[in-house]
Amino acid sequence: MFFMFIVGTAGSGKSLLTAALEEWLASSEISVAVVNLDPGVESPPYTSDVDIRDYVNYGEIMQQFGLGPNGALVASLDMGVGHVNEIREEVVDLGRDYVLVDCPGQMELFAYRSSGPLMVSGVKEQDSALSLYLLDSNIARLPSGFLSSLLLGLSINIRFGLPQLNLLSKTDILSDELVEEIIGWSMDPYLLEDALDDSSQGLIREYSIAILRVIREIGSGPGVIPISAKQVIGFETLYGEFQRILLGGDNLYE
Ligand SMILES: Nc1nc2c(ncn2[C@@H]2O[C@H](COP(=O)(O)OP(=O)(O)O)[C@@H](O)[C@H]2O)c(=O)[nH]1
Ligand SMILES: [Mg+2]
Repeated sequence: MFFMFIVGTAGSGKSLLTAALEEWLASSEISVAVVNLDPGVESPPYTSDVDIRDYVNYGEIMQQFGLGPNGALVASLDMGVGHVNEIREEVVDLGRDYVLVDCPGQMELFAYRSSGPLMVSGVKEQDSALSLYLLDSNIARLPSGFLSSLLLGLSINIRFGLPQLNLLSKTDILSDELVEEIIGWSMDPYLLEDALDDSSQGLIREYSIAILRVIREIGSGPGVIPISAKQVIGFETLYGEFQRILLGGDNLYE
C-alpha cells in the first residue's frame, strides 16, 4: 500500500484534489481508497472509504466542552489518535494499492501538535508514504507568498519526515506565463531572489533574501508540480513522480 497524505493550508484545494485524484486513478484501473482525517468537514467532494468522523463527533465535542472551531478540532484529533489502530485496520481490510488521505483544514493544528504526526505514523505504519503539500496559486502567485508557502512546506516536511512533493494547486486561475515563472522560482532561488527584489522593499526584502540564502544551502527540492484539480491538469506528471519515489525509494530531501 502506498499512502499519500494531502496537506496544505485551509482552502488550498486538498479535498478537491483527493476527489479528482481518486477518480483519475480509478479510471486508470489503479485500485485506490480514500481516507478522510478531517473531523470538521461537512460534505467533502468524495465518498470516503474510511472516515475519522465515524470515530469522533466534532459537533458534539464542540457543544459538550463549549469549544470553538479550533479547540474542537484539536480535541477531536487528540481523541482520533486513540482510534488510529481501528482506522488503520479498516484501511488494510480494503486491500487497495493507493490510499489518499485528506488531512484537516487547519494545517497548523494538524502538523504542529503531536496528534497529527502520531496519526500519520499510526495510519501508514511500515508502508510507503509521501506527503503532497499544496501551495495555493492564490497565495504563491506573488514572490513573498510563494516564499512563505515554501517555508510552511519545509516545516511540514520536518514535522512528518516523509518524502514530499510540492504541488502548485489551482493553476487554472493563473496564466501559463505566470505558472512557468513560479516553477522557475521553485527551481532556482536566484530567480526568486530577483522577483523578491523587484516586488518587496525594506525589512521584508532583507528577511526574504536572508531566508533564501538558507534555502539555497539546504537545497530547494525538485521544484513545484503545477496541477489543477478542477481541470485535471498535471496528474500524469504527478503519477510519474509517485512511481519514481515509491518504487525507487527516492527521498527527495536527502
Ligand atoms: N479554480 C480552482 N479552484 C479550486 C481548485 N481546487 C479547489 N478549488 C476551490 O478552492 C476551494 C477550497 O477547496 P477545498 O478542496 O475544499 O480545499 P481544502 O480546504 O484544502 O480541502 C473550493 O471552493 C474549491 O472549489 C482548482 O484546481 N481550481
Ligand atoms: Mg478539505
